[in-house]
Amino acid sequence: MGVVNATPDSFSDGGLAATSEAAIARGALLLAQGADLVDVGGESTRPGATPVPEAEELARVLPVVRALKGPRPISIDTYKARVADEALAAGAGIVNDVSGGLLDPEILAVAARRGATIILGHIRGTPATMRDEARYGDVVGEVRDELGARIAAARTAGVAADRIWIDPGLGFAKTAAQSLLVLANLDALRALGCPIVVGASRKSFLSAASGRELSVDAREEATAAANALAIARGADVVRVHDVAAQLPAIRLAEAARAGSDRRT
Ligand code: PMM
Repeated sequence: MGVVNATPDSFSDGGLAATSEAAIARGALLLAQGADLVDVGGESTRPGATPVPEAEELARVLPVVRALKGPRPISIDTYKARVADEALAAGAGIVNDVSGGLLDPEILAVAARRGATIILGHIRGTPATMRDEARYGDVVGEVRDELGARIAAARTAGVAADRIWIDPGLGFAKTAAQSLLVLANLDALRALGCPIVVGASRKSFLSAASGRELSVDAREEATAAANALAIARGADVVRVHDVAAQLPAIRLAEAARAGSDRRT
């Protein structure tokens, strides 16, 4: 899954049209590089990021979804029901909700009504407050159980079982050590019976094991290691910013997992 951020990086970049154009170009590039799907988002969910009004988020993502619509699926990265609804109407096929339907529960009914696949991410609190929510006795077990509850909520809202993917939410209401522990024990989520999505790309937890802040290049390399670990432990989809850089490690890990599956 290639990440397409339709978020202006600065006020001096020429405004929304330039942002859309750049996002469309980025998405086309990631697809050309071999992404199986692209994930379009119009609001940053980084810790402490400011929420974007719904109308602004729609103005950012809809032109990008329309332009990238094609044979490969588009996911809409939003926790807002209305943004999900309009993006699905514009051609997206998957809802990627980092809150797993917690922040705007109506999003589950939207996915159900439109027959879309939904990715249920694990979080506690909101992107603004989640740093204070990283308190667990057994992080792996609690993430598994809380995702199980989100799956049950999605099923109750009418989402078909085979339309639900799950994501442990690395960096969402988790310290670096907790994110690493979840990654190392990803196979615990297989008991939930859904395809697993993992987003490790460029996240700050990648620096923690080195004991120092990694450069952008070093983070890309650490991302490759994290993706390989994730795939070995059962991830079906990895969310990445740089498809060309990540694909060799992804292909290697997939081939190794296919080999290990054959022996069992
Ligand atoms: N992480 C971010 C945004 N969306 N979606 C899924 N499914 N999983 C993630 O881990 C995830 C996500 C935040 O990362 P970014 O701001 O670097 O895109």
